[in-house]
Amino acid sequence: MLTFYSEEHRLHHGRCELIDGELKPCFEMPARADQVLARVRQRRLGEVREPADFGLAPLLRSHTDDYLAFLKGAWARWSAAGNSADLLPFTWPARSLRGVRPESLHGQLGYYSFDAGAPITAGTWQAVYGAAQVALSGQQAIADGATSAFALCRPPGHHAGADLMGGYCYLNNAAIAAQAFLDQGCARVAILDVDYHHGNGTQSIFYRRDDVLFTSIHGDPRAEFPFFLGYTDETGEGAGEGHNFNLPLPAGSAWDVWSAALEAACRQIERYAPDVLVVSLGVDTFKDDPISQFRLDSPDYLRMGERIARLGAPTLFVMEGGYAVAEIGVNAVNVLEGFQGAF
Ligand code: OKP
Ligand code: ZN
Repeated sequence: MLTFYSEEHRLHHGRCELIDGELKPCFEMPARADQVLARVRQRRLGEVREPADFGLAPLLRSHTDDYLAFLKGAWARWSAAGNSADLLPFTWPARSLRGVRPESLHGQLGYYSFDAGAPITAGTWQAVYGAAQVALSGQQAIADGATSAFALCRPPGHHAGADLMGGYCYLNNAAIAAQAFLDQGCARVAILDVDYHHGNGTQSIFYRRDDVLFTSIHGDPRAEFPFFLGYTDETGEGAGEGHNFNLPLPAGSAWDVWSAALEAACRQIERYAPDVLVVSLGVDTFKDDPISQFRLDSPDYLRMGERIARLGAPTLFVMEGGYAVAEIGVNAVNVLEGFQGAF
């Protein structure tokens, strides 16, 4: 399996996030991608390639131009005002406030975010642009005939909406790749989001459409981030009705419970008969993940990959979460090896 990877991810390294009332070092850190890359090489998964540059056009298919302009220009505005600390939002257009787009940087930061978990740093734009190109390069490899590819994206993307950042995410790498498949002639794309957290951004981007089936297995949003989306009654709207499937699971879920949900998600995907599959590959379902509450063990990821392979679709794996840094490489690459071993 080809892996796509860019060193540019390193340019995004947020300093702090708010955890239980304290500012702690960001869990979403460069070492995550380093560990995954090291494991790809150790296991000789296949060639590792630099991404090509597809420009902004494919990003504009899933994100608004005003949001991309904001994201691209925010750091320059911030540093021109004499700042060097990470740019973090502190106020949002919540219920009973107006959804206006203010002039000020901080007003716009609140307008374009849903939490304070996505700091903008000097190199954030370059890193997130690079991650999107990594996803698009994996997409291109499959469009050119590969049966699978691994987009080793960092930072992750599945919480990012069309004009919304949050949950460590800025650009929705999986959505951008899915849209590129459609734009190149695919009729139906399925997205399987196995990250511990609900992929609220991906869901919202495709919620009213029937050309993308979105399925997600995640911590129950009644108790878990992102709290405000990811419930079972979110089944799609308009043309998208019946094309969104959320499978929330309780804290403590292990492979027996999780694999039953995977089976249900796979049956929906089989029924949809997609041309291609995009997997939002988060491994924060791991038992020792520091911010998550499922109990998958490393060998379970091999089984996960095997089941995904049995769907029989060309498959693009897009890296999302996973914060047990020492084990992230083994767990992520186990999914890929399980997938390959199934043939
Ligand atoms: C991103 B991805 C814990 C705060 C958690 C956000 C988690 C984002 C996960 N007190 N904040 O889906 O792995
Ligand atoms: Zn996650």
